Amino acid sequence: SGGRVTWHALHDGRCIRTRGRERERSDMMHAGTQSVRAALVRPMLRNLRQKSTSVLGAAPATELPRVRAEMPPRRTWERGEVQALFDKPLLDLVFEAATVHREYHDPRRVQLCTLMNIKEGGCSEDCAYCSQSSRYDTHSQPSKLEEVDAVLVEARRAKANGSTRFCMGAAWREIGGRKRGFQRVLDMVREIRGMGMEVCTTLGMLTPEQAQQLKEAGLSAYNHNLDTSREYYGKVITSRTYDDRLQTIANVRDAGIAVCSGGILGLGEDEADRVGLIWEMSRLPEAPESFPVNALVAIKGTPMEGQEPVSFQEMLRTVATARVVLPTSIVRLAAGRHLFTESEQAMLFLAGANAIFTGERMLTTPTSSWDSDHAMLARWGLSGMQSFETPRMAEDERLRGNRESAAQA
Ligand code: SAM
Ligand code: DTB
Ligand code: SF4
Repeated sequence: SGGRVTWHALHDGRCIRTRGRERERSDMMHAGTQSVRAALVRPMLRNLRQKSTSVLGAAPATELPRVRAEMPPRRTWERGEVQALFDKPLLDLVFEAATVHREYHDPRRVQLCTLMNIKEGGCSEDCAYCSQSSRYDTHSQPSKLEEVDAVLVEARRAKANGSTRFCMGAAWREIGGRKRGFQRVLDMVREIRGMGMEVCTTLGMLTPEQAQQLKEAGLSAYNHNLDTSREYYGKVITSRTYDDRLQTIANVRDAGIAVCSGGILGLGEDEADRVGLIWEMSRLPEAPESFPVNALVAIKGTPMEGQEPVSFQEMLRTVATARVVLPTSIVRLAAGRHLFTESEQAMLFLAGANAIFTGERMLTTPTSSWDSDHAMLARWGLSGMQSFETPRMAEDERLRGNRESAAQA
């Protein structure tokens, strides 16, 4: 092994042997993880080895580490087991999460996603954290739905700056009867997918038909958060139920769109609620493709304006627990990332976070800029993912290509 250190770690009864950057695993099947069809993983491995430096700062293909080639059957988690994991001594938990992360993901890649608020404010929901609810007097100014061309300008800018996913948010309770507005969103989705980017929207509640239309337009992922545990949820939102949210998530999944669903820390919830959120995610029929973790950005004028900021250790514990319980999901650092130092963010990446929102802003709150994020990632030996690099997205792109060729024939 060229003089490099060889070490053995026992993780859930599996022996992992590491030689420098190359690892071999004796046991490829164990009962601590969720399933992704092997067919989804092989294209990813091919992608990782074939692609080189076409994205800003991407690492040379020869140095990419190995990730798991076969996925074991999905495991179910008791809530108490998730709690026990969450309660581990923090660095033991981080070590376990980092180990799982290296097994399922390329630990040097972080997905860069840029958000755009395509319709700000005036929302009829009462989410107690949100600047865009019409119930609270906040800094946010209601706007009309953006024009397609203006959105494309921003998507091109995001792509030129190395973002591979573009996410559009509208402050709507639901799409409901907004026929013309929805058609415009479908045009945005079509155009942005046509630019070779992964495209995500978050537009409130969706019907199965609307989900299907978004899928046909080329939507890669839909963001709809559970936000917190079922028990704490009613303290934060009363205008739509937990089950309403689960129904929209089911509609998205049934349409074949990747589900992006996560939550917020710092709403006054306790640790059992953070565990409850992760446990709910583990109980979905499929693990979410992506699990965003937001840290509350306390907005003046909302009922949450006086909340204490969530501690870094709680954020780290939540990210690490999510990584172990949802091993195949992307764990996304979302709102409030700017509240943590660079070294803290690096520790979150070590514990399994592998996506960030970057650019000029979130929806109404700050995020860090492309330049500062590229510089940060480079300092820690990380680089941006390519579009359609993950198994889920690679498969989606392949199927879309097949559909388009069939339509042309
Ligand atoms: N209207 C859509 C919905 O709620 O389904 C759109 C997007 S909403 C802004 C997306 C998520 O952002 C929320 O579910 C919440 O988790 C997060 N979020 C909103 N305001 C936040 C804040 N002030 N601090 C942290 N996260 C926030
Ligand atoms: C998610 O969970 N966080 C993002 C994304 N999904 C759409 C949105 C965060 C918004 C933060 C509050 C704001 O900027 O107004
Ligand atoms: Fe409306 Fe979404 Fe804000 Fe809730 S989080 S008030 S649904 S924009």
